[in-house]
Amino acid sequence: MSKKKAAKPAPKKAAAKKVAAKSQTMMTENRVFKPSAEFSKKARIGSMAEYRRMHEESLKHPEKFFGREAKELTWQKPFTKVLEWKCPNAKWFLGGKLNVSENCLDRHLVGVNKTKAALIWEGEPGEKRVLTYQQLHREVCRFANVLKRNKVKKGDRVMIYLPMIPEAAIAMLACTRIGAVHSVVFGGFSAESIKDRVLDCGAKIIITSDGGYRRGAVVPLKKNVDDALKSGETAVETVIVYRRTGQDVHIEEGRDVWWHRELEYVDAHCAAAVLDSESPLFILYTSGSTGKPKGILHSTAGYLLHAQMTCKYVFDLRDDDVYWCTADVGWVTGHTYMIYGPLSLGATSLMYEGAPNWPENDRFWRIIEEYAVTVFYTAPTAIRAFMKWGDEWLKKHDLSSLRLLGTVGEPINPEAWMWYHTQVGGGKCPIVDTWWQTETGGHMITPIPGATPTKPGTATLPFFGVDAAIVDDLGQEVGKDEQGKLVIRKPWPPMLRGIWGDKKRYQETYWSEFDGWYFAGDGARKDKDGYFWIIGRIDDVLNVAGHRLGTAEVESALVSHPSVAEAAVVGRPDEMKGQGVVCFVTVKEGIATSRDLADELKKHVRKVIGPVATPDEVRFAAALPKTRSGKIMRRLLKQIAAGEVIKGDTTTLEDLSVIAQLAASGED
Ligand code: 7RM
Repeated sequence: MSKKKAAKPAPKKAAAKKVAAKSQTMMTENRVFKPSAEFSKKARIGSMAEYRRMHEESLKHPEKFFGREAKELTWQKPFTKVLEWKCPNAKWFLGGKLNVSENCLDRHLVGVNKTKAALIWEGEPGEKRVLTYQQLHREVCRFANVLKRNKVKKGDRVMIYLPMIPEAAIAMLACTRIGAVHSVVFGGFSAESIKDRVLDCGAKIIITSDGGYRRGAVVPLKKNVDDALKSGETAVETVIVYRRTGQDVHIEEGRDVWWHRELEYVDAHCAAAVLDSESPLFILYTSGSTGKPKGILHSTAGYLLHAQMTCKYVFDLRDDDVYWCTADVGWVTGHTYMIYGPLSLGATSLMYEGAPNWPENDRFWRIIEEYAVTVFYTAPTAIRAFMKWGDEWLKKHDLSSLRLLGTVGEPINPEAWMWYHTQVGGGKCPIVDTWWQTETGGHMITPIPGATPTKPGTATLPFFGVDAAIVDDLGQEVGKDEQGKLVIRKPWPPMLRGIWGDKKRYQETYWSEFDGWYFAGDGARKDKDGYFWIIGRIDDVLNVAGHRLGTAEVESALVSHPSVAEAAVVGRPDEMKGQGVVCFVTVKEGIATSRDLADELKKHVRKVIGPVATPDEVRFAAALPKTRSGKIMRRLLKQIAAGEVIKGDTTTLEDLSVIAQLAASGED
């Protein structure tokens, strides 16, 4: 592709708008880790030559490449055309009909997979459940009938707000069975967040549970749903409640029904709906650079194919693997890599309900030993926590079953990579550092474990069909080791199909920075081997412990408090969480600032958005530093938050005295 054009008028000095570098404490680790001959020999892709050949084919002849790969899905009606691309609208596998639940369940009921474990589950208090493919199929069919009984039709949105229990997978798969569109909301989000999302997607039904367990405490899920619906603004007519904890909950007559009661009215036969390749599959809300989260829309065939293909080539999943992805079902990683990918491939997926440090710091290692987990996929923030807790927790357990490790969510620092490699992987497991996003649906830049030599800290090379590049503001590719913006220059099968109800925002957010190319919002550089080093977000999105959080979201939560006049939120480097949330706040006339007010504001944000957004620090100031045109100078605030000496150009600053004041306003 020779087209390189910038949609916007060229900035006067291209170099002036340099991507901001994120300061990182990095050790230098120059070693290259090659997959062992033994691993490569057994792997589906065992050499770089093979990876390169396949990658080249996937870009040059996508019809041929994906047409062939897509044969691995079970089609109710074959597709007639692989791709239709009218930027920003992609259609993959046109004319095809298929059903996700049929691909994840029914087709495994012939042969030995029928009695194989589809899901292995452990509750935080210690209960264990195993659902074979046959059992999971039965539960999904029954629950799909419950949905039908409750008037859910094809295309209807179904909100799911459940803990990490098999019923989350059952509810999601049941939606796919009848062509309903699920929208899972992470259990760590608040009542207000639920309300915003229900209003945005227009769901008429919510599936929740009485509560869930987290670090020994009970999370009041049903109560949060009640609070979300209290104002009567939503269209929700039905709430299905699964009994998990047994705690007392309010049951609203005529609206709320019990999951187990509903099952009494249905049988276990439910034909899989015949659905179009582009039929909407799910909406998942994620943070962007405005106060309103975006409902990322994914569709059926391309998404499922990629989920399955990456489980096949990146995790190299086998019949006898016990695969564990630790992500919550409320995040895209839980969707693609705990449920859809492994199940469509007929693999065994482990699901654990609770916290890694409950009842003690070795819970994960206990689970790996007990179930003989072979492939383990987790986040750098978790790895850093394990490092901090100390090696003795691992030493108590036999982790020798592990053969492949993965990470996702944020850049992994080389120290954490090395520790993961030696302490968890015993020096013998390849690590796949997978870069991707809610929007991309699945892995985009990642090693292929039997082929790619890895280096600590880089996600290495693009997956099949992914035409990734690093460009400057004019869309020109930057040189080796130079930082720029990460773009994807061709449509790929599981790409988002839009933002729910907001065509304009979809176009503007992803496709307008560079005409015809997808702009990921991340800064990156490429090294001499063409490996991609992701630096992190360059928009106003934070990455706190692997969770995406918009600074504007936190700001709007802060200003919704009666004492707050204005707020600016920035990230600051955090050794454990990657980034911490620092809030700069000005209060209204007559309000006194105090430590109590700072605590109250932290609680307020927690209440409005959820525990994931809890600020690390609230700082008060008489004014926020602004440019003459009234823009908040975030660059300065970031430096203040990080405790750095203020550098750079402050000539456009309106009132220099505010800087001195802000720097001195630390909590202690
Ligand atoms: C899957 C997921 C997406 C953002 C993305 C990046 C960051 C994710 C990596 C990474 C460096 C990685 N979806 N990110 N994976 N950065 N290396 N391997 O995380 O939508 O919640 O977040 O996460 O900044 O843009 S997400």
